[in-house]
Amino acid sequence: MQRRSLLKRLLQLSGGFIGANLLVGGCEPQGRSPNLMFMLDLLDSTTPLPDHLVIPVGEFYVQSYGLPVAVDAQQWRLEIGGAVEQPLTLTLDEILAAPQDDFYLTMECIGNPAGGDQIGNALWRGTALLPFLQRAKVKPEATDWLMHGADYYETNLPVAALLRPEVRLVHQMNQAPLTKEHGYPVRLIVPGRFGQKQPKWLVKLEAIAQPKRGYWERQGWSNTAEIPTHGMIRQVQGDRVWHRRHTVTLAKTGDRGWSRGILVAGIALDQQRPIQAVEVSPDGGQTWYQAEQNRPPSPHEWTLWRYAWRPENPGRYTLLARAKTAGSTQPLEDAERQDGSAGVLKIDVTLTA
Ligand SMILES: Nc1nc2c(c(=O)[nH]1)N[C@H]1C(S)=C(S)[C@@H](COP(=O)(O)O)O[C@H]1N2
Ligand SMILES: [Mo]
Repeated sequence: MQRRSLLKRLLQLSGGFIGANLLVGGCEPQGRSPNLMFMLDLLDSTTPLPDHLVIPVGEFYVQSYGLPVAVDAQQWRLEIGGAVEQPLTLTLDEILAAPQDDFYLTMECIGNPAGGDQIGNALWRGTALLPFLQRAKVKPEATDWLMHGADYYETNLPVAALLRPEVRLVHQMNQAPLTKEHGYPVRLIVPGRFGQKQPKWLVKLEAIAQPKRGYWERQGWSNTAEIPTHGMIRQVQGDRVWHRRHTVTLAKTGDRGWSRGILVAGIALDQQRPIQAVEVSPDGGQTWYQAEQNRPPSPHEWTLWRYAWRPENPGRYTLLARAKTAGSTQPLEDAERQDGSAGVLKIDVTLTA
């Protein structure tokens, strides 16, 4: 299809902004600088919002607690064991021989600061885990899964959380085999949860009867890591903004002058419900205006949004954005709180006369 050409077009439209690799708290960054391109000329309303914005693999954030592991796919096995009736050992060929699904999903680190770069959207390919779990038959005493990576990473989820058809053994990202950094040959994807629950270099799923926490969970990060309803401003006019660069000064005239209108654009995501609206406030939360948004078919893919703000007077403004679903509104709380980048980023905008 035209996905490749769409990608190319998006790349042409996007500016060369180099994002900063920033993190607060745990989940140490890799030291690479992902470039989360988000510089579409969205002020031009004749440029439609794309259905999908995919981050190229080379620019996708990488989050690993250790070094990436080089796994030999021929030697690689996935064990499903512990408290199961029928322990299984799967080869990559068996996983590739099962029916495959392609799906868009946005991966985000729970430590991503508001507006930060530890988030990316990709087209993944893999097969449902459920039939394999049904073959293995979890014993009634099992309460949780411990998911193991070849790097000795561990993360845990309740038994029922993996017994869902949308949980997949994934081996491709953006139509190519997973790279070493992203978990080659196979990672698990559990939609609706932060990246912490998406183990790379997956080697074992262990059903356990005594709950045990994984690596980040033991350091005090959320045990459930469910993605809350959240939106983030990423761009104000030409400026990429995030929690450590939240001050924007704009002149009245010129190319990017505020008298021509100000572009505010970003993304939004929820655990499982479609984003129904994204609202922008130019006055610290007193008045809210609805942004234009796309409507991705899956709620697990980010929603793209933009708002053309047309201020009339110079002055100082506090710009906010919040996301809504049918049942939830993003609360206006501290953008720096731990556990899930859900806070609302406050952008200080100065418009000069
Ligand atoms: N085996 C393993 N899986 C892992 C991790 C890890 O360190 N080791 N990090 C997790 C975290 S904290 C995140 S945010 C995502 C990031 O996935 P990515 O590097 O493909 O973007 O992988 C998760 N899976
Ligand atoms: Mo993470």
